[in-house]
Amino acid sequence: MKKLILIGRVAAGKTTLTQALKGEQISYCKTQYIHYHDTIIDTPGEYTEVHALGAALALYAYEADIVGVVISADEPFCVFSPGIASLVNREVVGICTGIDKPTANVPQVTRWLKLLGCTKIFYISSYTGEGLDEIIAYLREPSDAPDARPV
Ligand SMILES: Nc1nc2c(ncn2[C@@H]2O[C@H](COP(=O)(O)OP(=O)(O)O)[C@@H](O)[C@H]2O)c(=O)[nH]1
Ligand SMILES: [Mg+2]
Repeated sequence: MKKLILIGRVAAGKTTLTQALKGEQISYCKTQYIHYHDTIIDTPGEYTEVHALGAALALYAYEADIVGVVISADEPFCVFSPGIASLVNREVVGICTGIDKPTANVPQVTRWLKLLGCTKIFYISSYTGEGLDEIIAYLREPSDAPDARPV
């Protein structure tokens, strides 16, 4: 499958999404360092929020085929600058997580992700499973089995 790196603020839902995509049981676990799986690279939110750590994301982006910018549907502001998708020669997709939350503001997050230059936007609830199949299908390569999923 194509390799996807997940970047986004602390508590954006990257690790929960990683667990959901891999079919694992959801259990909270603070991400302390970059977790390098076969299909998914899960990064700590601090790497997005702290300027000095951002260079690590740039380097790891080149280990991936697709960069997934993760923003939770109830985030109050966007930490990413407009147009950042053009800074990396990888496809950059938006992933709006937590669409099941009562305080979700999906239109707002959609506007932010479009402003960053995301080519495609996925709408996800890692809790209900909504939207997971679309991402998994997107990551499949032509040579993969039709039911292949991230490992
Ligand atoms: N309701 C809801 N909560 C979520 C969802 N995804 C993550 N969360 C919760 O948001 C919190 C932060 O998630 P986590 O995956 O650790 O964020 P990370 O810092 O980006 O890795 C946890 O308490 C999760 O249970 C979702 O799709 N729906
Ligand atoms: Mg995490």
